[in-house]
Amino acid sequence: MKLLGSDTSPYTRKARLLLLEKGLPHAYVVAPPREPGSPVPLHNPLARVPTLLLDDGTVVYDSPVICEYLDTLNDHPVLIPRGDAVVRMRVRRWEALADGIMDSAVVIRLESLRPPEKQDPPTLALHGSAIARALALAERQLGSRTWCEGDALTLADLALVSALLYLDLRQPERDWRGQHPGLAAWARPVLQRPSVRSTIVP
Ligand SMILES: N[C@@H](CCC(=O)N[C@@H](CS)C(=O)NCC(=O)O)C(=O)O
Repeated sequence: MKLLGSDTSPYTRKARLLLLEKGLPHAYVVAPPREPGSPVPLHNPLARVPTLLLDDGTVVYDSPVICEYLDTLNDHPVLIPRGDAVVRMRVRRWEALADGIMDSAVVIRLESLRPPEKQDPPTLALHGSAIARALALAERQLGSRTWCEGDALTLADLALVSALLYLDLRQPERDWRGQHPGLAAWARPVLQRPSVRSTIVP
C-alpha cells in the first residue's frame, strides 16, 4: 500500500505513526495536494492528505478511517482497543481532541497567510481559544500518566503527539511546553520513539 501525504501535515503524521508502530509494509509518497501534477486529486475527490492507496486500487480517506483500517491489519500492537467499548470510545475521543487541535491550527495557519488587513480576528480568536482549552483538557486528563489511555501506547498518544508537533511547527509562540508542563512531561518519551523521530524533517 501507498500513503500519499505531506511532511507538514499533522493528519499525515498520525497515519504514518500507525504504519511505523505496527511495522506495516508501505511506501510513503510526499504529494502535497496543491502541487501541479499531484496525484492526490486523482484518487481523493477532496484532494486532501493523507490518502491511502491499497494494492487492489481501493482508496482510503480521511485520517480517522485510515487509522481504523490500518489498525485492523495486525495485532502488534493493537492501537485502537477492540474489547471494551468505553475504552475504545476514550481512545477515539483523544483522537478527536487531537484532530480538533489540528483543524483549528490549520484554520489559523490559512488565515495567517492572508494579508494582515484581510485576516479575521474573531476567527483567529475562536480557534486560538479552542486550542488553548483542548491543551488544558489534555493536560488535566493526562495527569501524571505515561499513556493517554490504559497502560500502553494507543492511537490516542500518536494523535496527540502529531497535534503537538504541528503546534511546534506553526505556533511555536504558543509555547505549549512552558504553558503545560504536564503535557511536556508526557511528550518527552513519546517524542523519543523511533517512529516519531523518523517523521521529523530537520
Ligand atoms: N479530516 C482530514 C483532514 C485532512 C486535511 O485537511 N489535510 C490537509 C493537509 S494538513 C490537506 O490536505 N489540505 C488540502 C491542501 O493542502 O490543499 C483528515 O483527518 O484526514
